[in-house]
Amino acid sequence: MFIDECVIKVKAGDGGRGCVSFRREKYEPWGGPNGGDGGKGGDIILLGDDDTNNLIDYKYKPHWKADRGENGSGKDQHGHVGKSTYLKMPLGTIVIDEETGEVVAEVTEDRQEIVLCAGGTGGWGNLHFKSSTNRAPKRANDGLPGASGTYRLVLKSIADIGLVGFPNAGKSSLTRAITKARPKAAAYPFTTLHPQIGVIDYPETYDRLLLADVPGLIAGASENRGLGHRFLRHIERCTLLMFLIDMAGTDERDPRDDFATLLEELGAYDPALLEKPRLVVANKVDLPEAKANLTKFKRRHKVDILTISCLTGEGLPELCQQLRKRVIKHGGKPRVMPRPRS
Ligand SMILES: Nc1nc2c(ncn2[C@@H]2O[C@H](COP(=O)(O)OP(=O)(O)OP(=O)(O)O)[C@@H](O)[C@H]2O)c(=O)[nH]1
Ligand SMILES: [Mg+2]
Repeated sequence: MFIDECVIKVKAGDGGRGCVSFRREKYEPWGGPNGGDGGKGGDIILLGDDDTNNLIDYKYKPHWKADRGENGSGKDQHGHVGKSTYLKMPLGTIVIDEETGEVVAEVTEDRQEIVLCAGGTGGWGNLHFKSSTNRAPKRANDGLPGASGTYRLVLKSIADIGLVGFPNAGKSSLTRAITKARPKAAAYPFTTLHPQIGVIDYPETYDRLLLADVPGLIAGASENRGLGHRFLRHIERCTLLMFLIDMAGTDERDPRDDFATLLEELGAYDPALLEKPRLVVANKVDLPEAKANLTKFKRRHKVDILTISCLTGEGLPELCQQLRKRVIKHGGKPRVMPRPRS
């Protein structure tokens, strides 16, 4: 199951108590105070994790806490710091405070650490309260409580390119053809039910781009037809949107209308998506109907259009080069490909 939104309750560890204690040794019956401080409570820390792409763990286990700090003890011994709890987050997770609605954190990088709730500081032991007028203080502090809160996690995948198209346009076939991701591709609509991220490698330049294959859109998606359009959040952050059009019109729609409908649905979800750079790609050009449709399409929509076939592989190398070129042109940065270890 794919979960891209859930609510968690977290509580950082309380600080340990400070200690009241006095030095008592042979020939030293009235030694001074030596109570140590309490340890700090553990933090709740968000940890960016490239290998996670789903919030399912938090859907089923929404309560998390960190350990409290250890109490201080005699002989100036400070309590141990409480163990922090690390919550692995998929990259692109936004954390919203449920009470205020404020975005408090955003996880964008692998291994990034963000302290969501800090553990309470430990209380002072009686050593701290020694003064010229009070040389035997019987006072120590309790630790402070750890911070806590209720947060909404919203995952907006981070990909460079977002694939937009009708069901059956061939989005998953394309993802399978140019990346190692294996989303299911089949001849019925809504094969893909949740977003999948694939990686396009460019071995010549040692870099790579991320491609988001999202479920198909249909007319009326904004009124919740089909799968609705809430999954479009996964293309909100893409640098480039790739519109994949079934140019053969296999589902008996006119490819010219498809493009117009897709734009309408995107605009209904968020007009900002219409401002994004786009690349229009005609798929299934191996089928005989595609040629005539393409001519008509070009007449109506004055856009650059690349032609491909996921079945025969025609046009795919050129498409990959164009994607890289355009992502860079529009300010995107291909990620460095990990070099094979020698
Ligand atoms: N002839 C031909 N068929 C293709 C081509 N690309 C994809 N198909 C077929 O089109 C059908 C739908 O492909 P998918 O990749 O599942 O389409 P999708 O856009 O991911 O569809 P949803 O996940 O339902 O939104 C499959 O039967 C594919 O084999 C192509 O270039 N030529
Ligand atoms: Mg699909």
